[in-house]
Amino acid sequence: MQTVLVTGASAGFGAAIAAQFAAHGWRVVACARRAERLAALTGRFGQQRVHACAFDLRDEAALRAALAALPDGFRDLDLLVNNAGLALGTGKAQASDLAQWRQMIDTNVTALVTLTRLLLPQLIERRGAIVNISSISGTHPYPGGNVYGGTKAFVTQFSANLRCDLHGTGVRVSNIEPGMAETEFTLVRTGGDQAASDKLYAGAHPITGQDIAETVWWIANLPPHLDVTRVEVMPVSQSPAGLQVARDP
Ligand code: NDP
Ligand code: 8X3
Repeated sequence: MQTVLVTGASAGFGAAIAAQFAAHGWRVVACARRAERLAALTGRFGQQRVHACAFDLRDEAALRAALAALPDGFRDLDLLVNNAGLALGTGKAQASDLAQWRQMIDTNVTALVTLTRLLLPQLIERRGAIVNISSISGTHPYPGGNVYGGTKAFVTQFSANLRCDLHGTGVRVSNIEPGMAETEFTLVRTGGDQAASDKLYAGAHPITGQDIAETVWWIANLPPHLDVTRVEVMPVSQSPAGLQVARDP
């Protein structure tokens, strides 16, 4: 039986990924801050299948403690899915809140590299795999993307560089770059504005959590000689909108 650690397993992509792997016989270490959401996952699949770790990923001491306290059966990780992350704010850089910028960097970048670094020795030992959830915003800039896009560009480039350093170890690294997906993402980004979230996704047939869960599942189950290094996934309804030009009055 194989074991996966999924961050951000309380909602959206992460909850769907955790359920996908648990339903197909993997052991799942499910991490997020909201304990009650993780408890629902454990309730659904049982404690032998899902181990819940409720803590803030930005808290390095809590992260180390959670890893050290993994029970037998959940300690030997074959796959790390770095999924937890968030965007905060939709305004221009010059109007943005510095605290929100720092929270995005702390979560999307600092926590992701910390967890990855801590797990690398055992992933190498087990010839495991890493799937990082980046975003199209790491390659396609848009107004209001600013630091969020910057953090995802980091994730994409970190994934590529990890592959260089892990060369010859057998460890696979994949970077998934989703476009518009209907999860709690926009609710979080807008500070809980359900109407704004509904408006963004209305009529767009966005990506679902299950779409990304199946993409991760596909990658994880490929033969060991194959590495899907990066995959960009967009809804059919989404495409780049081009460059803008500011003209003299
Ligand atoms: P959701 O808001 O639905 O889920 C985000 C998850 O991240 C939650 O489980 C949340 O758990 C967890 N999380 C956030 N901050 C922390 C923290 N400090 N410590 C622990 N867990 C944390 O969004 P998505 O499912 O859409 O997002 C998942 C990933 O996908 C993110 O990295 C996002 O950037 C990326 N993405 C999303 C896209 C979209 O359009 N939805 C498109 C492209 C990429 P909790 O709040 O319980 O801690
Ligand atoms: C989320 C996709 O385009 O809303 O990463 O930034 S986008």
